[in-house]
Amino acid sequence: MFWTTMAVWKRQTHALTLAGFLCSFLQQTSLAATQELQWDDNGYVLYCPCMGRFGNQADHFLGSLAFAKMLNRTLAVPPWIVYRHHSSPAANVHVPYSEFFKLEALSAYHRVVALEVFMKELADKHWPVGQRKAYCFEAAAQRSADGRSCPMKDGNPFGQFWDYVGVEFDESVLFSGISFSAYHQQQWMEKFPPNRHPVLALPGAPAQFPVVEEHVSLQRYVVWSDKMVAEGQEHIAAVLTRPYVGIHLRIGSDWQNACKLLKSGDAGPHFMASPQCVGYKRQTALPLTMTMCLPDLAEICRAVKLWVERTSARSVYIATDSESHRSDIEKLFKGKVKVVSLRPDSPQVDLYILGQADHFIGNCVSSFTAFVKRERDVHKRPSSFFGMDQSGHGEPVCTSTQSASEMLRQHHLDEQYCGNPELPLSSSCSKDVN
Ligand SMILES: Nc1nc2c(ncn2[C@@H]2O[C@H](COP(=O)(O)OP(=O)(O)O)[C@@H](O)[C@H]2O)c(=O)[nH]1
Ligand SMILES: *[C@@H]1O[C@H](CO)[C@@H](O)[C@H](O)[C@H]1NC(C)=O
Ligand SMILES: [Mg+2]
Repeated sequence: MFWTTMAVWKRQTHALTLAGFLCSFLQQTSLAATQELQWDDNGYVLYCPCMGRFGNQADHFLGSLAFAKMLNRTLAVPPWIVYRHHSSPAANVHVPYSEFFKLEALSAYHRVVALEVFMKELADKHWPVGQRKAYCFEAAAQRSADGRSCPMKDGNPFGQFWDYVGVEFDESVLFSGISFSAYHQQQWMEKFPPNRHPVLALPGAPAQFPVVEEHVSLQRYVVWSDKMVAEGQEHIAAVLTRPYVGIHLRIGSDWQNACKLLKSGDAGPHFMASPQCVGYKRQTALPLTMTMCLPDLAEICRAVKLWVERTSARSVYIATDSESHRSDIEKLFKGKVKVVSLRPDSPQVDLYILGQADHFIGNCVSSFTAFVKRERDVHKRPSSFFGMDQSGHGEPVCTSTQSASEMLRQHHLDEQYCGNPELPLSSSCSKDVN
């Protein structure tokens, strides 16, 4: 997609009027002036956002951005990996960062370059073929065939990612006893000075999941692209009336499996993205309940009713990973509140619309919700979580109209993996990869 942007842009300029042409001419010359990329002597960080889907990748992105800044290296911003599990053979799509967000906005925090641009304009000369080192934990390399190679391209999505980037690795550099946190800054600097290790290419994000508390506010530098704003605003204008309440239903079969771990007591209050609502400190964390992880229809209706009333909402927007419960929710308000679910092809459209809502109700355990919550916090917009606010309990507000067999069928249609389509349910859904 990245490679074709300029071509499309050029074609479009042909259709412009003279004034428009002059304007774009000036734009083009200023583009040319800023396009001469300088090599950063302080080096680069490259990584594959190889764990989980968008929400996980976004959490990892914030930590990676902070890591690059900590080492004063330019971050080569990777594309988003989109899994198309319905296509076979499963070919992932790599969406350049700038399709969804403004790359320039990141520069207010730290130096960045799109990974695609790094490869096109800098790699041939400064990171030549034959000298491309991979960096990874010793423990990761021990699992490789020779026990000493970083598993950069083993399996999905790893192989496809570096193929998209156009990289083969020539050598592995192993490390251990070091973490990505600020505590080890000095060790990183001493171990890998940029003159001897200009490009730190890593098999995964140099960050934790979920994002650590101190990096949550980096969300302010993740700014929607003009294209996404236009698309999102168009949908809002077309189908919603303000004030509107946006809700995120994370209730599909992969999620039901993940939440089962709560029931069985295998997970404490810190489970996936839950620090966002129970608190980041383990000692003081609030309990995490099953309803917070997997709200049932009664809880969904209770919370929606409460917030529609509190905000005098005139419409409700439902983003969902499976069913929407649209008609059940609509019945709650006897036709006085418009209830909408777009089910867009791109989850980012849902994220945008939820971000713009007058009130947002999310799923505490979901990193998809976490993206929305962080963005709303940046703009001081209110949010709450299913299973958490106290009022409105006790009244039976609605019951399901869906039959059990229908629900079962729907769940079978849901995606059967948690981020990595090649991992079996047991190994991928039970860890922090949802
Ligand atoms: N369009 C859309 N997709 C969703 C929604 N909820 C979940 N998904 C899909 O399921 C994925 C869930 O993975 P992730 O983003 O890592 O969030 P998490 O698993 O909830 O922590 C998302 O990236 C979407 O692809 C939703 O409300 N709308
Ligand atoms: C960080 O890197 C930039 C760009 O290479 C450089 O100009 C700056 O002096 C560096 N800062 C420190 C503290 O080393
Ligand atoms: Mg996930």
